[in-house]
Amino acid sequence: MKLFLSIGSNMGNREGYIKEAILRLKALGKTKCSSLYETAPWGNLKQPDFLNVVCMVKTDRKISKIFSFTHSIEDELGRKRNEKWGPRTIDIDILFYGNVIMNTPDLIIPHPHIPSRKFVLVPLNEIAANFVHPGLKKTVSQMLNECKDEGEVKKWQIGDLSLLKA
Ligand code: PH2
Ligand code: MG
Ligand code: MG
Repeated sequence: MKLFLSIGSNMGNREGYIKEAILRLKALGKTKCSSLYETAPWGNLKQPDFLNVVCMVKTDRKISKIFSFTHSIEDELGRKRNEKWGPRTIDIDILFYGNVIMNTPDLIIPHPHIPSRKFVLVPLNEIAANFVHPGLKKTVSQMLNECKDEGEVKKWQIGDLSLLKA
């Protein structure tokens, strides 16, 4: 199954946290990641800029296992759970899990904010422009074209994730 994850950080060594998260996620399966992007904060504007990346992981692990695994990586990398949409060392959100649609108190898949977030759609479009949202039946590139989010999303030149691509 194709698992898509959005990873973000806006506290401390942002690039370091993101690289560490990706290294740990490789335990789930073969990964393919977008470039790193520096992005204006979405939702709560009074916080530092984020670094964001989207990764695709080929895995057949159960979604409950994946969710507890990403949660434990967040805990290990110093994530504190305070305000909604507030600053964080690391955030790992499940965007898509193949064509699965689910809605539980803990987890909604596909992630409900995908169509309204450029910081997700721009990196996602880089690695999976033709992937179809199983609920909306729209491709990633269509959602990006229709997205009204004006927040800045620019390639982060310093970061090089090529080491992690294999
Ligand atoms: N994550 C949020 C809230 N706002 N903004 C950007 N640019 N990037 C994020 O990863 C992000 C955000 C909640 O998880
Ligand atoms: Mg998030
Ligand atoms: Mg999250």
